[in-house]
Amino acid sequence: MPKILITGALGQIGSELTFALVERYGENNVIATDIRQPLNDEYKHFEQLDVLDAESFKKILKKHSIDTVYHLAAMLSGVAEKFPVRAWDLNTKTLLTVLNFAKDGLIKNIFWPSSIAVYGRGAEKEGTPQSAIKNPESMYGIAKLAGERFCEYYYKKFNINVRSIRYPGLISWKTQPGGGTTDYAVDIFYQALENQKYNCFLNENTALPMLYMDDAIRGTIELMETPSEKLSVHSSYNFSGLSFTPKELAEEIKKRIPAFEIEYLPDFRQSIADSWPNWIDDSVAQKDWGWKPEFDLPKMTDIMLQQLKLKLGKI
Ligand code: VAH
Repeated sequence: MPKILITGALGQIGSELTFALVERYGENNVIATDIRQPLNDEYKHFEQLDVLDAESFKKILKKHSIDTVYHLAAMLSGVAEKFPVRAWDLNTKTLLTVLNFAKDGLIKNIFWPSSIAVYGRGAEKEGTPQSAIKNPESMYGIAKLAGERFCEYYYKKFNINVRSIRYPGLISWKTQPGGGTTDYAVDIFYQALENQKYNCFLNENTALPMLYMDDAIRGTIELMETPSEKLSVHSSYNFSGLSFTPKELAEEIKKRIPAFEIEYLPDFRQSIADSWPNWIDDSVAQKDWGWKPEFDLPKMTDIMLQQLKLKLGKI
């Protein structure tokens, strides 16, 4: 059984991946960490950790005899544009710290999330292939692309078992929107239920690659459990799930909440979204281990509204 530590365990991915890993490997084999304390006791084994503090990080790894790190702590694209240096330190410098823990033999396996944000102008907008040109134009995308290069370098030079997925925009109901450019597609559900109205910070025709969280979690665990000889990618795997525009999402919500209205007021995040693909090709992940998403737009909309009605006490 792996002995796992998760950073950013209170974040959008961490708040769901932690419990999927507990279910799969047992609660005594999963240590959740984050810079802030959880609001309740649902995390059985939790340590407060600022991943920028390498010495404390190392102490916790040794204390719990960790062999596998899911390094999720990061700043998302919208916030990273406002705090570029901190974004570089948090998103990329700490990845180097974790890669060096593995190089020094402290841990054996690493998962690290990249993003479709590594693509920019010059890459195919439709069906962006794994090998498309990567000219990221956001601080977040630049930091993620550098991280991917470090992953492949440490794999090739030091045979480090580090695996990564280029997540599209992730849609989930468990946490509040976290400052990402794709987080309009999370916030819209909260606003639809609370106010029947949403002011969208992207224009109506901005198609972006998206993925429902359950698919992302399943695909992540599949990747980490795939025998290494089957993996042909050591930078980061393209993942695709669905692709939609704010207008298409709003129409899907209106089918369920007829009174719902949306207004489009693009802000600084429009230029970030314009530099990203509309949808990406994930045929390499499909070939290497049979990756396949299960949630389409109607199914995702149903579960988001159903779960948020419960969470917001609207039932
Ligand atoms: C963001 N949710 O919007 C993230 C994601 C593809 C975007 O990486 O910053």
